[in-house]
Amino acid sequence: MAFEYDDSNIFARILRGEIPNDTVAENDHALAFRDIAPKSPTHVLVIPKGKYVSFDDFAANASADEITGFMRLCAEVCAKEGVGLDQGNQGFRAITNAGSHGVQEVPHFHLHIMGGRMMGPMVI
Ligand code: DGP
Repeated sequence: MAFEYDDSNIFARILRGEIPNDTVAENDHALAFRDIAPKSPTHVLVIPKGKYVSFDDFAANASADEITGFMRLCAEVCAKEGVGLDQGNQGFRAITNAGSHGVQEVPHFHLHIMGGRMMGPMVI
Protein backbone atom coordinates (compact mmCIF):
# COMPACT_ATOMS: atom_id res chain seq x y z
CA MET A 1 0.00 0.00 0.00
CA ALA A 2 1.39 3.40 -1.00
CA PHE A 3 1.55 6.31 1.42
CA GLU A 4 -1.21 8.76 0.50
CA TYR A 5 -0.32 12.41 1.07
CA ASP A 6 -3.09 14.94 1.73
CA ASP A 7 -2.12 18.37 0.33
CA SER A 8 -4.60 20.14 2.60
CA ASN A 9 -2.80 19.27 5.87
CA ILE A 10 -1.71 22.19 8.03
CA PHE A 11 2.03 21.74 7.49
CA ALA A 12 1.57 21.62 3.71
CA ARG A 13 -0.23 24.95 4.08
CA ILE A 14 2.65 26.32 6.17
CA LEU A 15 5.12 25.21 3.47
CA ARG A 16 3.03 26.95 0.80
CA GLY A 17 3.11 30.16 2.88
CA GLU A 18 -0.67 30.13 3.42
CA ILE A 19 -0.31 30.07 7.22
CA PRO A 20 2.35 31.99 9.16
CA ASN A 21 4.92 30.17 11.28
CA ASP A 22 7.67 31.10 13.73
CA THR A 23 10.68 29.84 11.75
CA VAL A 24 13.80 28.76 13.67
CA ALA A 25 15.89 27.52 10.73
CA GLU A 26 15.50 26.46 7.11
CA ASN A 27 17.48 24.89 4.30
CA ASP A 28 16.70 23.55 0.81
CA HIS A 29 15.12 20.35 2.13
CA ALA A 30 13.56 21.13 5.50
CA LEU A 31 11.88 23.79 7.66
CA ALA A 32 12.01 24.14 11.45
CA PHE A 33 9.42 26.21 13.32
CA ARG A 34 8.03 26.53 16.84
CA ASP A 35 5.13 24.30 17.90
CA ILE A 36 1.92 26.28 18.34
CA ALA A 37 1.33 24.63 21.75
CA PRO A 38 4.82 24.15 23.23
CA LYS A 39 5.21 21.42 25.86
CA SER A 40 8.69 22.59 26.94
CA PRO A 41 10.80 25.79 26.72
CA THR A 42 12.21 24.50 23.44
CA HIS A 43 9.59 22.77 21.29
CA VAL A 44 10.49 22.94 17.63
CA LEU A 45 8.99 20.92 14.77
CA VAL A 46 11.29 19.95 11.90
CA ILE A 47 9.56 18.97 8.66
CA PRO A 48 10.85 17.92 5.25
CA LYS A 49 9.79 20.14 2.34
CA GLY A 50 8.89 17.02 0.35
CA LYS A 51 5.51 15.33 0.64
CA TYR A 52 5.99 12.55 3.21
CA VAL A 53 3.17 11.40 5.44
CA SER A 54 5.17 9.88 8.27
CA PHE A 55 8.59 8.81 9.52
CA ASP A 56 8.40 5.47 7.72
CA ASP A 57 7.34 7.15 4.44
CA PHE A 58 10.31 9.54 4.72
CA ALA A 59 12.74 6.77 5.71
CA ALA A 60 11.65 4.57 2.80
CA ASN A 61 11.21 7.12 0.05
CA ALA A 62 13.22 10.33 0.63
CA SER A 63 16.44 10.85 -1.30
CA ALA A 64 19.84 10.85 0.41
CA ASP A 65 20.02 14.65 -0.07
CA GLU A 66 16.60 15.12 1.53
CA ILE A 67 17.52 12.92 4.50
CA THR A 68 20.84 14.65 4.99
CA GLY A 69 19.25 18.09 4.66
CA PHE A 70 16.60 17.16 7.22
CA MET A 71 19.07 15.74 9.73
CA ARG A 72 21.50 18.65 9.41
CA LEU A 73 18.65 21.08 10.06
CA CYS A 74 17.82 19.12 13.23
CA ALA A 75 21.43 19.56 14.37
CA GLU A 76 21.24 23.29 13.59
CA VAL A 77 18.07 23.60 15.67
CA CYS A 78 19.69 21.82 18.64
CA ALA A 79 22.68 24.15 18.49
CA LYS A 80 20.60 27.33 18.01
CA GLU A 81 18.18 26.46 20.80
CA GLY A 82 20.96 25.75 23.28
CA VAL A 83 20.10 22.10 23.81
CA GLY A 84 22.68 20.28 21.65
CA LEU A 85 25.25 18.09 23.42
CA ASP A 86 27.97 19.27 21.05
CA GLN A 87 27.73 22.72 22.65
CA GLY A 88 27.92 21.31 26.18
CA ASN A 89 24.19 21.67 26.84
CA GLN A 90 21.96 19.37 28.86
CA GLY A 91 20.22 17.68 25.97
CA PHE A 92 16.78 17.25 24.50
CA ARG A 93 14.20 14.70 23.39
CA ALA A 94 13.42 14.07 19.71
CA ILE A 95 10.21 12.19 18.97
CA THR A 96 7.92 11.47 16.07
CA ASN A 97 4.36 10.14 16.13
CA ALA A 98 3.14 7.97 13.25
CA GLY A 99 -0.41 6.98 12.37
CA SER A 100 -3.34 6.31 14.66
CA HIS A 101 -1.51 4.15 17.22
CA GLY A 102 1.27 6.75 17.30
CA VAL A 103 -1.37 9.48 17.81
CA GLN A 104 -0.14 11.56 14.87
CA GLU A 105 -2.31 14.66 14.43
CA VAL A 106 -0.77 16.20 11.32
CA PRO A 107 -0.16 13.81 8.40
CA HIS A 108 3.08 15.41 7.21
CA PHE A 109 6.20 13.85 8.76
CA HIS A 110 7.61 15.98 11.60
CA LEU A 111 10.14 15.53 14.36
CA HIS A 112 9.47 17.22 17.71
CA ILE A 113 12.67 18.58 19.28
CA MET A 114 11.95 19.34 22.93
CA GLY A 115 14.25 20.61 25.64
CA GLY A 116 14.99 23.31 28.17
CA ARG A 117 13.72 21.24 31.09
CA MET A 118 14.10 17.74 32.53
CA MET A 119 11.82 15.40 30.60
CA GLY A 120 9.59 12.84 32.31
CA PRO A 121 9.83 9.13 31.66
CA MET A 122 8.78 7.98 28.19
CA VAL A 123 5.00 7.67 28.13
CA ILE A 124 3.73 4.72 26.18
P1 DGP B 1 1.63 15.24 16.26
O1 DGP B 1 0.67 14.78 17.29
O2 DGP B 1 2.98 14.55 16.41
O3 DGP B 1 1.06 15.16 14.86
O4 DGP B 1 1.89 16.79 16.58
C1 DGP B 1 1.43 17.86 15.82
C2 DGP B 1 1.93 19.13 16.48
O5 DGP B 1 1.68 20.19 15.57
C3 DGP B 1 1.26 19.50 17.79
O6 DGP B 1 2.25 19.50 18.82
C4 DGP B 1 0.69 20.90 17.57
C5 DGP B 1 1.38 21.36 16.31
N1 DGP B 1 0.57 22.20 15.44
C6 DGP B 1 -0.68 21.92 14.98
N2 DGP B 1 -1.10 22.93 14.18
C7 DGP B 1 -0.09 23.83 14.13
C8 DGP B 1 0.07 25.07 13.46
O7 DGP B 1 -0.80 25.57 12.74
N3 DGP B 1 1.25 25.73 13.65
C9 DGP B 1 2.25 25.21 14.44
N4 DGP B 1 3.38 25.94 14.56
N5 DGP B 1 2.13 24.05 15.09
C10 DGP B 1 0.97 23.36 14.93
